[in-house]
Amino acid sequence: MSLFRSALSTVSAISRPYSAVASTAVHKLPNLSYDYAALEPAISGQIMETHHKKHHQTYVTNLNNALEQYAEAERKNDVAQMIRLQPMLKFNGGGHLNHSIFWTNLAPKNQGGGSPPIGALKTAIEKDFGSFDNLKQQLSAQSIAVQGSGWGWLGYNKNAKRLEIITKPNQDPLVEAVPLLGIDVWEHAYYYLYGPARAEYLKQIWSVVNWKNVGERYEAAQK
Ligand code: MN3
Repeated sequence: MSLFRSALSTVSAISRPYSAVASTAVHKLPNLSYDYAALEPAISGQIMETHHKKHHQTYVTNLNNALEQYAEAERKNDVAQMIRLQPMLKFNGGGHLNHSIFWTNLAPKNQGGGSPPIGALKTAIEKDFGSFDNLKQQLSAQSIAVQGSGWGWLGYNKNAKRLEIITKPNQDPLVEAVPLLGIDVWEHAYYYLYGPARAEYLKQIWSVVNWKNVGERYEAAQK
């Protein structure tokens, strides 16, 4: 494998003499663990397929391009170029990170989608939000209120040791807290099915939230 890799890097280095391919990890579109249509009727198969194959793939492609250019700028010690590339890294790197979490935060009903939180996560939700219903109501309301494109998040604040709801614009990744559950409120996530009714999307999405995955992320965040 390493021989194969270094042979590939050599070929790339020859064909693109200024790129630092060998030192740049290549990001890939993750597979989904369910079919595109499996989240219906909450999210249509058409939305899922376009969202995953087109939108997420574009973030991955552009992230890899940005990282390659960044490695080249770093190699040349071109600080201005490194700074110039940062918005591209933030947007596409954020898009890749956010969607990679989002797909795992969802599950069809027959794989546990919509089953309420249990264990340590359930306890933490009740401590920090009063009840599971309150959490859903607050996360919905704040996600609906995001102006333009962005995300609503349930995150774990490691310093305060508590769950928090945080919204982010565009594809800015959640970095102030450990991301547990992200809700994509870009129009591409719901418009084909719900039109401009973001609130209806936020009502229906709870039937396919994978709280088991959110709970695993919560437990990992304790370490
Ligand atoms: Mn999206």
